[in-house]
Amino acid sequence: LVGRDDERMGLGVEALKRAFLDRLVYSQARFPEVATRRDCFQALALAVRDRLLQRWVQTARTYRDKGSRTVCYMSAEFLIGPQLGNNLINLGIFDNARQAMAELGLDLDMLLDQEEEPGLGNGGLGRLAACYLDSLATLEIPAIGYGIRYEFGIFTQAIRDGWQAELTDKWLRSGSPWLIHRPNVAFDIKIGGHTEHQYEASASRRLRVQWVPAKVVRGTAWDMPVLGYGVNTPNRLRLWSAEAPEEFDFAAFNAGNYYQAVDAEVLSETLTKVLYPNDEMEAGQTLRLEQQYFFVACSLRDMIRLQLQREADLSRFHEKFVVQLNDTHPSIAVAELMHLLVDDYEMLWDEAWSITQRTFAYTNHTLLPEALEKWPLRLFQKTLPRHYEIICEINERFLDEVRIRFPGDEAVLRRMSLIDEDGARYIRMAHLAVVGSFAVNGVAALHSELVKSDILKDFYELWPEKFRNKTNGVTPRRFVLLANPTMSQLIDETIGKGWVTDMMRLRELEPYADDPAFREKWRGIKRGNKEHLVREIKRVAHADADPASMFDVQVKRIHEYKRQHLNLLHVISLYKRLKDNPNLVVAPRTVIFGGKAAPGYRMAKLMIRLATAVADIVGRDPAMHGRLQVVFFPNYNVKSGQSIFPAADLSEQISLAGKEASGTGNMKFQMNGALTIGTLDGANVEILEQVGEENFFLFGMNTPEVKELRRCGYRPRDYYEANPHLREVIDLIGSGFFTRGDRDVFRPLVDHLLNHDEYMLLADFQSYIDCQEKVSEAYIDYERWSRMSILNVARSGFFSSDRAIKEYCTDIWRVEPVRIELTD
Ligand code: 26V
Repeated sequence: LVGRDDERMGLGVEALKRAFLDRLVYSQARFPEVATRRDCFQALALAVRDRLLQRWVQTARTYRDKGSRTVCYMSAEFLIGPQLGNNLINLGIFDNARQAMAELGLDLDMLLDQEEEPGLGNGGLGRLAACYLDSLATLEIPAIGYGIRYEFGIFTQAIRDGWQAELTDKWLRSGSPWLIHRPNVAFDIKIGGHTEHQYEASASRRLRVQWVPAKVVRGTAWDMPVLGYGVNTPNRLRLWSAEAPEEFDFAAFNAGNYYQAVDAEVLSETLTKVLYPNDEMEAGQTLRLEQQYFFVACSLRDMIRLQLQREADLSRFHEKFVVQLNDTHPSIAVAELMHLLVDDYEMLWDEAWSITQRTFAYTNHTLLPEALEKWPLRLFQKTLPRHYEIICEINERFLDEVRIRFPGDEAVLRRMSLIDEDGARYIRMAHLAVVGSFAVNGVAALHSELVKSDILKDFYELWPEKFRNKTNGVTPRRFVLLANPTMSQLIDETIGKGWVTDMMRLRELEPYADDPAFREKWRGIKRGNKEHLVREIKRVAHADADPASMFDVQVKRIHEYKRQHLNLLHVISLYKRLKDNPNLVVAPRTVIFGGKAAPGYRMAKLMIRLATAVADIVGRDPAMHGRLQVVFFPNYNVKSGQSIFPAADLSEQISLAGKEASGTGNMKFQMNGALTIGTLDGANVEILEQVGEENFFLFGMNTPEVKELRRCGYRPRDYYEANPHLREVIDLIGSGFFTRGDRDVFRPLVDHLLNHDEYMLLADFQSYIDCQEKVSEAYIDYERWSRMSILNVARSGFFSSDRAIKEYCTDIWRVEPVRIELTD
């Protein structure tokens, strides 16, 4: 490797300028006078990438030499967000890059703004995977992220006439400077067809199974370096892309059928074309199953290839690799590893099963029964005929174990079987994941308890030692340092540097909560962040927001269980009270919503329509000026999140208790000094525990109360009839007031609330309204609010993804850091 100061490696201002100009000419073929913003972004990104690649080569060499045990984080989603800013931060050259660009007459913020967001995920689960890659690299843990290179990520959301419209996300339009294609790392993956069983002619007479596929798809690797903060470890995010295998088009071409050949290519490529934008199970989508199998099959073959480079056989596979299954989406890996070991590497079933069970660990991310993945048996069998047989075999052996443990209990066998046989038959992917793994975890303390007591109760009784909790965390590099530089600088000045990799040190801020001068600075920073968001709101939502008002924010996927419509009931209640009593003393508020609805989820789309309708009416009412405003921020994503979290005063975490597995936005808000109004759900419980109840706005039923109310027969209409104010609010929605007299628009929503209200908004309504009243009082006392805000940040250290990853490392993965030294 060449010397430190050359344009490939130097980190100083001059070296960065030279590197940028070099890349502009030799990669973009542009000279500065004619370069577009996009050219300049590409040039800077490539200059930064050079610095990553040098470290990467060194890392790969070290891991190979040491034969390090490696974590493989398998996930159908990695919602990584824009990379340039984060890489500059983690390389420690953000300020140098700003100066270098300034000296060339360019504004770094403008360049950062050019980057397309790689939206390779739906929401929490995909973003968590990205935070974990950041922490794994920062903690110098040998790790590979395995996933899918979707050509179209999560759709771009536009608001048209108040409704959500979906636009395709062409994030690869002009290529990504971060993805490196490895056409040589390629695997041919079989799909469909049938199996053939034959006994070997040899003395052993072993049964051999041949899988004769209906089609073959080739997967090639695209690698993205993921650099840790302040270290020389870039780990690898390896994303698989589908193409037609060479032989396939050859056959057709020789037969003179050029078009058929091209057709096969197009069909193969559709496999990784688009991310499914649903965050719920919709049975019967063959392509989705094919996607899952495809990336898992490529990844396991890749791991086996690496293992066979190091050792003669696969008997110690589980010692060199541990695979974390990010939800059930990759859980077909359990059957695939068995297929590879038994069919391709001719291992005996028992040894193969022992290796498999010692390789996998499974994370559950949902409490909603309808989101648990299950595949119609026929569809599964058609797509993966060999895996169907393997799953049946796993199931037979597993049920034998259950019979020994629970003799004579037919009901327990039915409940635990990998195959759901009540009515239409399904394969239960969560059961496959649990049976095939040595560890199973939930993502917050409450959730992990509910996994044991509800969702996977029988499995917990069979194997209590498998179950654990790993409360989620988020990376402070992206969500504090990068997103909130002014607050970060104040923290640096106050307690010194180093907190960003040792977030418990934020506790040292506690005494400053009582320092009026510090509080004043704190407010100045929040004000600056709010002014920045105000400009964004103007740009994307064409609305004027008042930075002096309380920014009351709910950003997350739109879902009934998350109860954005409960937030809207409060907005309407406040509107009504302000109309009835113009002298009411309340904090002025700007209520900001952001989030995407699954394209086929009608009620979620209607909730967006309600938010935009209320925003419209409130916005047109002069009496609301300076008192209440509602904004729907379109296309909430990682990038806009980075402007939203630092500007928030109030974080809305109002799901029905027992429904939100963890939440991670709640943590990002807390780290940026927002106070939480929330229920005892997911990680809110632990946020409350960390900050103390005097610094948290708690409302609503807890999980046992929810269960009890449901058991007794919940009747939402009783609440409506007993509470005149609630009635007023709901009637206003039903009256057509927000839709120019059209009473039909929100009828499904109102009817649903009055007659079903699955997520019990009406039961929690009054408690929420009363709690918002306390929020308002606290906000008006701005010294008190600042104090609470500072304490929230000071006590947010627990929610760093570094803490979470350290727990995974010691308790599940049993992996150690490997230091990477840079040699000149
Ligand atoms: C589910 C499904 C179901 C099958 C079809 C495709 C698909 C795609 C995504 C999902 C995601 C549901 C799971 C999820 O995102 N859970 C969230 O995970 C976060 C990280 O652990 C957690 O903070 C949230 O509470 C939880 O809702």
